[in-house]
Amino acid sequence: MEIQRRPIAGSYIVAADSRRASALSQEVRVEKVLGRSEDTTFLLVQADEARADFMINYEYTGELFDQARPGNSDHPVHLDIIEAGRAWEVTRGSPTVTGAITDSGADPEHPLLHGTLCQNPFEIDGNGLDDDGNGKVDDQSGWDFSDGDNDPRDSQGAHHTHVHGILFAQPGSGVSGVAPGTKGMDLRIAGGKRPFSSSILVESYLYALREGVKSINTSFNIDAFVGDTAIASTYRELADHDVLLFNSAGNDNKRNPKRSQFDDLILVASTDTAEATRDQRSDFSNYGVGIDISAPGADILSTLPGGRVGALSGTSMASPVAMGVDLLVQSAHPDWSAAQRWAQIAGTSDRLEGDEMGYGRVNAGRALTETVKAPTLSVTTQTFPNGQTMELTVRFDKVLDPASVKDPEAFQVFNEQAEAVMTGAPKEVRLGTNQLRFDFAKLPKGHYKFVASGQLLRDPFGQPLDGNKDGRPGDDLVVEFDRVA
Ligand SMILES: [Ca+2]
Ligand SMILES: [Ca+2]
Ligand SMILES: [Ca+2]
Ligand SMILES: [Ca+2]
Repeated sequence: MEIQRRPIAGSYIVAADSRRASALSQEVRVEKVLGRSEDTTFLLVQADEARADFMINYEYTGELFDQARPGNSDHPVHLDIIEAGRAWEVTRGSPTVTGAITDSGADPEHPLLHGTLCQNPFEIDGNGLDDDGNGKVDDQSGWDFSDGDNDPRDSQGAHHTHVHGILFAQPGSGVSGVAPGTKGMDLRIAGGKRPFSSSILVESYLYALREGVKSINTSFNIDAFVGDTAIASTYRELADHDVLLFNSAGNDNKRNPKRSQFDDLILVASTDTAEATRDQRSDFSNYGVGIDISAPGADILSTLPGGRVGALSGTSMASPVAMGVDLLVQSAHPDWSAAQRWAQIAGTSDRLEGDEMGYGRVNAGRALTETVKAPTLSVTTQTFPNGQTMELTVRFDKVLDPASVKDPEAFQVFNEQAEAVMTGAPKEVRLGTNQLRFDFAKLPKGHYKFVASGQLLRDPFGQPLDGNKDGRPGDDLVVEFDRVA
């Protein structure tokens, strides 16, 4: 069923600094504090009419997750494909690293999932008190935002249980999580009593952030979230606080799905695992310009409720495979920023044909053992037969440090008099931005030079751009073009 959304009458979400937050409590009814980052408080308020900074709280109905379909496998082929064994020689994951899953409830009673849940060290279980003062009573391991209680389990939840196993399952019955040494935090956001809403997603993400989680997986159909400013600002909040959010690319066999507009998360497409079609795009998987990375997502063997194991197919399965690599990288490099982890995962992925499946297919073995090469850019121009160039597109071959792209001199266009006639990136670059399009339609007749700076552009490790792709970093990318009257 197509997802529908409707504004909840009189219900709004406000992201406020402390002054605004206390002023608001005088003006409107504050229903709930949804969460906090260091300087922003997200409030759920009720008011007769919206004010300038009020964001609509939407209710969503329909099939929220990216539906998985039955797969066919009795062997975790995906672990071989991503060379998990080679990664595990370095680390199987640290128990101090926690990855969160927001989904519809898992069955952690599965024998292969014993011991995989994180434990909140500051919360005394079952005493009816919020010992750590995070607003949740007895949140020993995770939370149920859908029912509003401390039990995120759902003994029927195949989707969540399978995702949990892909990440954390202990080896057995042919199954193993990608990062079996790390811990999982199950956050139930759908399937319970409360209808799914913007505020539930916002609250669950801010909860994970506050608990120090640096990786979150959401295998949900978020196409319907485009235009939901409360959700978009929470994505940004996570990205600004060192969290990598992995989300499925979707199962509609569609190019450039709506969700690719979100630049603050990592969209994961699915590749096949069968011998004959290995590393090809799964026939169901979405793809396109904004897709960030690929991972095996077809015929993935993992845990199912009731102590069973079985294979499922979907980008819902690919997304946790990619996040598992992040948990391993995080375990090996606890001091790395989200940008560095992402640059490592993307920069060590195995390149796939074409540019529509993100940076490549994740390779855990390479991610744990290799040093990424200096960043390069790929350029395509739209030029007419008369020599007229209309636009130039820069595709990132590796992840760039968004801060380095902000410099106005990072990208410049010079005229014949060597005057800079265009400066800066045409839009803000975030970690999930994959390409930039420079529009030259307004430039008058003349000969021009487009320069991407080898001095200013860097990857998150500080390696300068290798503009001419000669293997030595630090030189510009230069493209000459003409404008004809
Ligand atoms: Ca608590
Ligand atoms: Ca307690
Ligand atoms: Ca993207
Ligand atoms: Ca070079």
